[in-house]
Amino acid sequence: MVDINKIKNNIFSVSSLKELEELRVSLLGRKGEIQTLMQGLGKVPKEEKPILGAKINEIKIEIETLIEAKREEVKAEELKIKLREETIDITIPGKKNTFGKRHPLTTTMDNIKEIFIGMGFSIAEGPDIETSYYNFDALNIPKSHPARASQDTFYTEGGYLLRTQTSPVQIRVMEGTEPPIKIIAPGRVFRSDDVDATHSPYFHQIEGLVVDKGITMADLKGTLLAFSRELFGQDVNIRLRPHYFPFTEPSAEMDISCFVCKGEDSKCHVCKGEGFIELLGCGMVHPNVLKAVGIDPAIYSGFAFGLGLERNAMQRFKINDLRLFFENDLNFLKQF
Ligand code: 2U9
Repeated sequence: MVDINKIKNNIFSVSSLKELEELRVSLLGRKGEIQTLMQGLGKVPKEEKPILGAKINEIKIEIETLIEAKREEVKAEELKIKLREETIDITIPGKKNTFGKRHPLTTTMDNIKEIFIGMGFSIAEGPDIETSYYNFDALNIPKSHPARASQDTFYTEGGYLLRTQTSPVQIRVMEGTEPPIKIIAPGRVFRSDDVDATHSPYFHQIEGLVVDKGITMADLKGTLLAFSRELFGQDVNIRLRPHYFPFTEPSAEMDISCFVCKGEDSKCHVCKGEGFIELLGCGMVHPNVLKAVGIDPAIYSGFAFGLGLERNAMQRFKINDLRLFFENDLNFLKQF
């Protein structure tokens, strides 16, 4: 038989969970002492088997109970030691959480959107991949226009192209909406340009379109003056210079008075002593564009404008290289 007292002593003297598990296996495991006893039963006379069997079982249960009790005791002891060793040193500096920030282009885009939303404009969106019809034809851009050439525009297989401006969005809106229309179309545009400090094959535009009865150049100027003052300060003035775009007639480029030197520094690094900074292009929607979408130019008129987001953000944040916006350098981005 087994020496139960010796077993009890062995169990009591264990001091770690690992040791206890080893002992359990040696006693109760497949090749353990109890199992060996059970196998020995085969050689015992038949009438003694039940008595001996019951006895072995009794011992087995006793060992199991002792081991379980010991396990709880060792666990509690190990926890106590662990807690003692793991006292918190409150003098160690904490871990700093670094919070993300909005990208300067997102901030600029959001500011501009908010101003137009405040003036009653809705936001319209459209696909990046367009047809020549929406990107050029409907905008009165002649077949011979250099912007259509593959040196300037990315063409895809199947005769599509990456939009070079967000104007196709306004065409799509006009096709499906009775005036009055008052929308801005913000989004990414693509041109086949090599990367340098002022060029990128993709950049962002915000274009605006208002179509209704009786819209004039005065509406255009008032809207853009209010927008410029919201964005750059209430003391800013604007001026319009005649220009040419195929999709507007008349067309103009709009400058704002320099928000840095207010026109008083002939060496100003922002306006280069000009007193004005070019901000956007604009004009009255060309009658051919209205006709293309089925709006009668004898009844309705409209104005439109477009500005480049990157250039705007560069002016506002005094950034001299466009590439910084797209390189994801945290040292650059953390500043805004
Ligand atoms: C429709 C009709 C007319 C949008 C316009 C401009 C003038 C313009 C440039 C500014 C810098 C593009 O990002 S940039 O390179 N845009 O000067 N955009 S008028 O005119 C439209 C648009 C849609 C249906």
